[in-house]
Amino acid sequence: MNFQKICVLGLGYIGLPTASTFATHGLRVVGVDINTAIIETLRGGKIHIHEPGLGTVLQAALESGDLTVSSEPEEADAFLIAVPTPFYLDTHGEYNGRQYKLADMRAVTSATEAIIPHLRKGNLVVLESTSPPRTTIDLVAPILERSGLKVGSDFFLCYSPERVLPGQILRELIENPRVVGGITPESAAAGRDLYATFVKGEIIETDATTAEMVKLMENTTRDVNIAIANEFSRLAEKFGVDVWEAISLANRHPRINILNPGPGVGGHCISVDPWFFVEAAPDLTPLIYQARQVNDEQPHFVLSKVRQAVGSLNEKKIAVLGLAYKPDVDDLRESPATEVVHLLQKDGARVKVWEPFKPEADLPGIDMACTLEEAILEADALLLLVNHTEFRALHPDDLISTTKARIAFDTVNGWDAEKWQKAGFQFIRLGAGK
Ligand code: SAJ
Repeated sequence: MNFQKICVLGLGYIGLPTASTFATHGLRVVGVDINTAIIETLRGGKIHIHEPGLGTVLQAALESGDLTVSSEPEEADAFLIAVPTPFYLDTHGEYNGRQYKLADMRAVTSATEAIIPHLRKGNLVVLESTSPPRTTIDLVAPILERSGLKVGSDFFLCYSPERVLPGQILRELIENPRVVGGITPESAAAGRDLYATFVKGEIIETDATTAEMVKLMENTTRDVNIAIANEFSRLAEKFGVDVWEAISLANRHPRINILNPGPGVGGHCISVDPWFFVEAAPDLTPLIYQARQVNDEQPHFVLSKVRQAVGSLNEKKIAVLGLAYKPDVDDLRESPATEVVHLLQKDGARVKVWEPFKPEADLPGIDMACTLEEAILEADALLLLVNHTEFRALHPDDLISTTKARIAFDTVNGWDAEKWQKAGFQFIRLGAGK
């Protein structure tokens, strides 16, 4: 199938790089977002998210005229839906006394509805948003058929998950293998033709529900693997073992690859997607549910260890280094660091946060510092919550004269214990029981 013009609905962390990449590979692209502030920002040549390299590609796409942005979709050969699928904050499901989260599919529903007036015979629609199993068949297809056109015969429909890693989105969009699940084999073939525009990795055709499950299985596997690493960190403390040393030794086994413990699991994917399985089949997912519990409890484990190191937290000044959900990104969504800050404050601590990727972050109840120096000056303890490259490069010898703190607490194995001790800090690392 030949594509000349596409509409990308949702200009966030996935939609915007995808729209820009299609536009720099020869397609005419209309990027659509219901948030008019985003449209204005983009029209002004600015960008509302931080992703390495995105500014350059976006600029090229806009300047060539191949990418335009709008708050309304328009007729096109293909429509891509890349809108958020969070969970509801105020309502939950319950099974056998276990509470689980429920997917909020309102953005997918309204983006799909917005396509109806523009859908024509021969079009392709692709859902990219991470979604519960069967969403393409049970939710998206019936909405699109309200147009009077029949899915599979009049228009093509696919599910194709994004699998790119924030921080490396532009490279991974092009190089990663792409799974394209069609509602019919002809739909999958149409989806393959579309992604072949820029994807250099293998494009693998399957059915829509398999593709949905593949995406959820990937992120759920990672969540369960991080949960076991976090549980190991608790065991190591109990047995007087340094979990980081133990993991590095276990990983010398040719078939073992234990992930890193830390303050918890954040972001918009790994801490959310497993719930889609639990919601869809609560009776079949005790392990997935338990892994979510372990990872969600990890900020409490950090709190208990900080308390052990610092004593009563009442009126103690803690300088928190890092608020992003993971290293070297500016994304604060579902960040476990935020949860740790709130827990410290509940215990009476006065917390100042330095997040170099988003110093101006405006989060309720969180006191951001404008500089590292401001955060640490009066602190009683330094708490490293995110393994940003620039934090790893800090020199404790320089810091010791610019902070009152003599305790440095590292939750992510970012700092060299010996260096910090030599500089005069009492050094504690999460999971290092010896
Ligand atoms: N984390 C750990 N220990 C680790 C690895 C990660 O605690 O060893 C934490 C991170 O600090 C972060 C969270 O887990 O809080 C998630 O980070 P991540 O780097 O594992 O994943 P994301 O959420 O940035 O991106 C994931 C990727 N999925 C997989 O690696 C299976 C990416 O490929 C997906 O496209 C993305 O989710 C998505 O959008 O679904």
